[in-house]
Amino acid sequence: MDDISPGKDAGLSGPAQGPSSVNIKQAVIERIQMADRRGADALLDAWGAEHGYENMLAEILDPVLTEVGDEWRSSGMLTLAQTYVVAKVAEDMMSKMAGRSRQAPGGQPPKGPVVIGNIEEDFHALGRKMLGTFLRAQGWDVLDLGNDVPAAVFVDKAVEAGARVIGVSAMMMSTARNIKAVREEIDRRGLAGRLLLAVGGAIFRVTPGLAEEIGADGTAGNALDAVELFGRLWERSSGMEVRT
Ligand code: B12
Repeated sequence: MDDISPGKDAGLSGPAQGPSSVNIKQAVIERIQMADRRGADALLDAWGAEHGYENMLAEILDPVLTEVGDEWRSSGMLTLAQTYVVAKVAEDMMSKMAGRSRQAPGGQPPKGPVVIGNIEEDFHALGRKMLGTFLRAQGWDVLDLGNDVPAAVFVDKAVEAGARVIGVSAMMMSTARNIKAVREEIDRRGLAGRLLLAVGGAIFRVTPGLAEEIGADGTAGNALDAVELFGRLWERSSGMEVRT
């Protein structure tokens, strides 16, 4: 794990020490292991205030979530309290960023709209919320449909809004396969090439070829790359009329 500014303590004495002087990721992970939500929040908040909240999400929180998640997958050692704290810390940071990111950088008009959500039967909200936060921070107008979204609803909402990209999140193999229904719905309505399908979530990172298997137009392994992907897919799409 990277040191943010090597040579000082591991950060467990708290943010008063100065967030740039600690191995911040390790310190946050330790707070999560102690189920110390406020402590983890304080560290992230202090680092974000100094280095920028977008940087905090990309460089600290996202890798921490991935590491904690991978640890759980490999060892199953995360307790319910720790899992709860991970989710709450991520939500705390994302709500801090909400409202900061309503406008495109540099006063540009908003890009999009795009539609995102977790596929039917999937309730792993964190990755999707992070995706929404990153997209908004880069000036995208994001319609977030939430968890457990049926395929037809994704397409209905995209057509209503005039979106050219749908981003579908799934964390499990079973739910990733449910995304095939979104592909079929897009094709059945003759929208292929106009409404493009992006997919993501940890299961896609660990299963090469899965995105192609379910018929996605693209995938990305983290929210930062996802923002670029949405830009590419938007350009590739020939667009849709907004339904009145
Ligand atoms: C936290 C968590 C939960 C929390 C979710 C809380 C919440 N509010 O989100 C709770 C406790 C509810 C939960 C429940 C369950 N979980 Co769970 N969970 C996890 C865990 C530990 C972390 C997931 C996470 O949030 N990661 C952090 C986020 C930020 O990462 P991410 O989602 O990958 O998102 C990033 C990228 O992938 C990308 N991205 C995300 N979406 C999209 C979309 C697009 C379009 C793009 C381009 C990119 C993109 O950007 C994000 C930010 O960088 C994982 C372990 C793991 N290693 O993944 C297990 C895991 C996913 N869960 C698992 C299981 C089995 C379950 C349960 C069935 C457990 C149970 N028996 O009840 C239930 C199922 C609930 C359901 N139906 O959805 C398994 C899945 C196994 C599999 N491969 O199928 C895992 C892998 C753990 C394990 N034991 O192996 N879980």
